[in-house]
Amino acid sequence: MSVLAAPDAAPDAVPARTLRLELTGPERAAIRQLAGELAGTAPALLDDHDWLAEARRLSCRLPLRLLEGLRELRQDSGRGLFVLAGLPIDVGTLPNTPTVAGSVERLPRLPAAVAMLLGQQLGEVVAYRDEKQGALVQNVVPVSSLAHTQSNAGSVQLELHNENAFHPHRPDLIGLLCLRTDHEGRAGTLVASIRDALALLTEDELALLRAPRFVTEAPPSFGAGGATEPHPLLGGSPTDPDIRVDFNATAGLDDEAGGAMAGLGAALLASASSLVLRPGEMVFIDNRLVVHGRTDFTPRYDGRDRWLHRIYVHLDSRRSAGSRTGRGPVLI
Ligand SMILES: O=C(O)CCC(=O)C(=O)O
Ligand SMILES: [Fe+2]
Repeated sequence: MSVLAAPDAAPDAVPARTLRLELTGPERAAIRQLAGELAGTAPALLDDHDWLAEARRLSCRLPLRLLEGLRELRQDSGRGLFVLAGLPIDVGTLPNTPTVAGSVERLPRLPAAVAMLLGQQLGEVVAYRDEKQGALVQNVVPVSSLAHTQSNAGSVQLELHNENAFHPHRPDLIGLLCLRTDHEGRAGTLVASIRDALALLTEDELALLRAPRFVTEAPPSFGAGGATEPHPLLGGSPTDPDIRVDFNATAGLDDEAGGAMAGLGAALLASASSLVLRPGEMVFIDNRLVVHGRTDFTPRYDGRDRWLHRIYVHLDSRRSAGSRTGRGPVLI
C-alpha cells in the first residue's frame, strides 16, 4: 500500500526535540586520530572480530560531547533522532560513488571507520546474512537498473518504513553517514516519529493498530521472500508505543485494518521532516519510534552521485543470540 505524498516540511528542517551536535575542529581531529588508529589495526577488515573488538575499545575515547549525545540517544525520552555534523570524512580523497547493486565497505577507510567507532559505542553493530552479504558497513547509492524500485538503490520516493520491519530482530537504531549529496542537494532522508503522529489518530484507529491484523513481507534486498505472522503496528506502552510498519511491505488482513493503516500513514506523513544530509553529517534513527524513507532525486551515475554509509545497531545483542551464527554480529 502506498502513502506517498510530498511532505510539506522544508528540506533541512530539523524536527523539534532532535538531538543535534556540531563537532568542533579539535573534536573532528580527535575522531580522525582514533579512526586512523583503528584503520591501522590488523587485519584492517571491518567485519573481522578482533578489529571489531578494537573499534569497541577505541570508541570509549571519542570526544566527551559525542559520548554524551550517544548516551542521550540510548535514553528513551527523546524523539529518537541524533544528527551529527562535522565528522571527518576527507571529502577530497573519496573515490567515485559506487554504481553497482549491493555495494559494501570491507576496508576501514576513514568514513567507514568513523561510522564503526560511533556504532560500536552506541551498541553492537550488526548485519543480516541475507542482505548485502552480511557486511557491517553498507553503501546507500543510486543504481541505474534499480532506479524505479522501492529499495535504497532507487531514486523514486522511498516510502516510510521501519528498517527490516519483517525481521524479529530488526535493528534498534540505524546510522546513515553522508559522504556525498545528490547533484542538486535535495535528496532528503524522511523521518517521522510515532510520538508526533500518535495525537493525530482516533481511538478506533489506535485500537485496530494495536491488534495483530497486519502482515509484512521481507524486502527485495533480502534474497528470500516470505511474510510474517500477523502482528500489530503499534506495540508496547499504550501512551508511548513502538511502531512496526513498512508502507511498501505491510498489509492489513482486512479492509478495516487497511483503513487504520492508511490513517497511520497519513498521520506519519503529516509529521514527517526531510533531512538533507551533507558530507560529514550522520543521523542515527531509533527504529522503534521513527520510520524513515527518502525523497526522490535525479542521479547521473557519473561517480559523483549521492553516497551514504549505513550501519545497524542493536542495544542488547543477547536478545538475538539465537539468530546469530557463533558469537558474531551477523544474523540469519
Ligand atoms: O537514502 C536514504 O536516505 C535512506 C534509505 C533507506 O531507507 C535505507 O538505506 O535504509
Ligand atoms: Fe531504510
